[in-house]
Amino acid sequence: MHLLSKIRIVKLKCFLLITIILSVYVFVSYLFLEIRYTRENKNLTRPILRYVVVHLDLKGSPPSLNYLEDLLPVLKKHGANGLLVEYEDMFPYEGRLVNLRAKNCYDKIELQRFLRGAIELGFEIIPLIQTFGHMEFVLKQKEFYHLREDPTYPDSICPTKIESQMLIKEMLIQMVNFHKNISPLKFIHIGCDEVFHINKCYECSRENFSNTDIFIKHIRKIKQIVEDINPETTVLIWDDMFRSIKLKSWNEIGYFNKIQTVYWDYGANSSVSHVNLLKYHRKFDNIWIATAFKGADGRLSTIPNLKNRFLNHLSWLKLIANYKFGGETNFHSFVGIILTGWSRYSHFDPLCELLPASIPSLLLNLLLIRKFNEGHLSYNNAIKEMDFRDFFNKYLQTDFSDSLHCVIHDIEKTNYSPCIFDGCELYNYLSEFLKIHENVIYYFESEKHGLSSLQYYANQKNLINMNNAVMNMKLCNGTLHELFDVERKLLVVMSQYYGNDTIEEYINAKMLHLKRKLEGSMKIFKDLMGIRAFETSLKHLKWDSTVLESH
Ligand SMILES: *[C@@H]1O[C@H](CO)[C@@H](O)[C@H](O)[C@H]1NC(C)=O
Ligand SMILES: *[C@@H]1O[C@H](CO)[C@@H](O)[C@H](O)[C@H]1NC(C)=O
Ligand SMILES: *[C@@H]1O[C@H](CO)[C@@H](O)[C@H](O)[C@H]1NC(C)=O
Ligand SMILES: *[C@@H]1O[C@H](CO)[C@@H](O)[C@H](O)[C@H]1NC(C)=O
Ligand SMILES: CC(=O)N[C@H]1CO[C@H](CO)[C@@H](O)[C@@H]1O
Ligand SMILES: [Zn+2]
Repeated sequence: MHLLSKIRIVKLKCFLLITIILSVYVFVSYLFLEIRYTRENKNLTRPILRYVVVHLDLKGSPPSLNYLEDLLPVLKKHGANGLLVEYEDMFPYEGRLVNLRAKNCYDKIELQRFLRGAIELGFEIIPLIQTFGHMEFVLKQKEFYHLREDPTYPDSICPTKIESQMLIKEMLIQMVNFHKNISPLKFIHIGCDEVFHINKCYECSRENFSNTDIFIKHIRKIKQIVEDINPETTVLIWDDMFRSIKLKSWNEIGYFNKIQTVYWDYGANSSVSHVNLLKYHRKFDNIWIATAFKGADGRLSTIPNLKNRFLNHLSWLKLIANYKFGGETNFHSFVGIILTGWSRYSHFDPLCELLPASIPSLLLNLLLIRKFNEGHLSYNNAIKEMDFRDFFNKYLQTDFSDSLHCVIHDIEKTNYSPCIFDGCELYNYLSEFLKIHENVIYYFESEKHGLSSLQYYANQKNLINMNNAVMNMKLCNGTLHELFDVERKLLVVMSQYYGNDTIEEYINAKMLHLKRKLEGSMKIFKDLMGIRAFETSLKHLKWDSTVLESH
């Protein structure tokens, strides 16, 4: 008995000793890492985009939360660590604001669950709420349209009316509180881009303030509202309304405390102004940059132009590698990058590219930013000097091919049909649709087929080559059936991602006019095929006999 209990004590002592040694080891390594981490951050030798934020534009084509949930790990794997969530009417507004909800808005509980999941994965959530321009979803309502700055236009709100301020405050309270109950809210984006109507109404214009004064006063007011609700939150704002402010007036404006601006430029050939960057550098704690992985190639675009989207990102990174604001800094680390993915150009515009069909563009550009953040690009100046094709081949081709599980040879002309990603089926059907669309335009407008012109001759002049008419009718019928076929496939595949309203709107916007064109044409040719006795076509050429006689 005695011996046994001694052994037990020795065992216990050993166990304790090992535990202590392990704890000390863990503590010391943690300390070491922590110190190294801080030192590295203090002594950065190259720029880093700390936040890599993907814009989820929910207006018009809100994807199912299940799909977005599946997408998050993929985004994370490619280096994203933030989501800019532009709810618009998809936020479950309550109380007095209940009419701001779309009827298919997200369920509060499901939304909370989605956001919690994203935060657990390490995503910073940045809600976006429009507070000046692009408030169509609010100002289109009977209840609120009297708050428009100009009664004709539903986009801009009057910042001076007390009722406008109360409305914006209530929207912000609901948005901020909803998010901070889930996790501390570091940032909120208050929109304020494209305020097209400003200083127009009586209340605004009677004070003789400049547009700039009114704009700046409004954003300071909004920042104050946010601060009152949650002092820890930094306000982000699109930069475009600052661009036209002259340097001289800009210098007279006070510093923007706890506001950071997001300089957006979506062109393949970026037209970023150094003067504006310098202006922002002097007045804001820091600057964000914004690119576009979709929604910047035309308001009816179906699939993003991969080359242009890539060039847009590349040109931004070229610009900010070693950016020194004309020598005012050594080099500057911009806070972060927002990869915007627009769903509509505005609330009242048609839908542009769908998210699942834009995944190749999103992943490619995330990979590019990851390479930039890893420091591969700024050290050797490759990013500034290499041709973009060589650059893609050297730095991204392998990773991008791995991401899409297919071999990508050439960034400029790639067939993505063998690739595999969540959305590839939709991508392929949309490509099929685009081919048909191209054919229809060719049949109607080309010199070879010229259906538009032939219809004119047939209708107006009774001139018709019957063999040709039969052939054209078959051509239209065949194309129409191809269109029905791709529509059926799209209906099925889109239901994995979208609700019925979105599907119906999208498919009608893409197809209805083509169907009408083809069906109308078929009817004309079919009617003509029934004609047996033709009147002479000269009947329609009205000679003016008086003119003839006078000669
Ligand atoms: C605004 O400007 C107009 C014309 O410049 C002037 O007549 C008016 O007195 C000004 N109003 C105020 C409130 O300053
Ligand atoms: C881009 O801009 C540069 C310089 O302004 C110009 O030389 C070039 O042709 C432009 N490229 C395209 C594709 O517009
Ligand atoms: C159109 O094509 C479909 C299927 O190819 C066929 O069943 C139908 O009879 C055709 N209609 C006409 C008017 O040719
Ligand atoms: C959506 O449309 C499909 C097909 O028309 C229908 O079966 C389904 O019930 C609809 N779902 C909802 C939620 O309306
Ligand atoms: C190790 C290292 O790079 N140290 C630098 C950290 O930053 C200071 C101030 O910029 C430099 O003086 C050190 O040389
Ligand atoms: Zn006003």
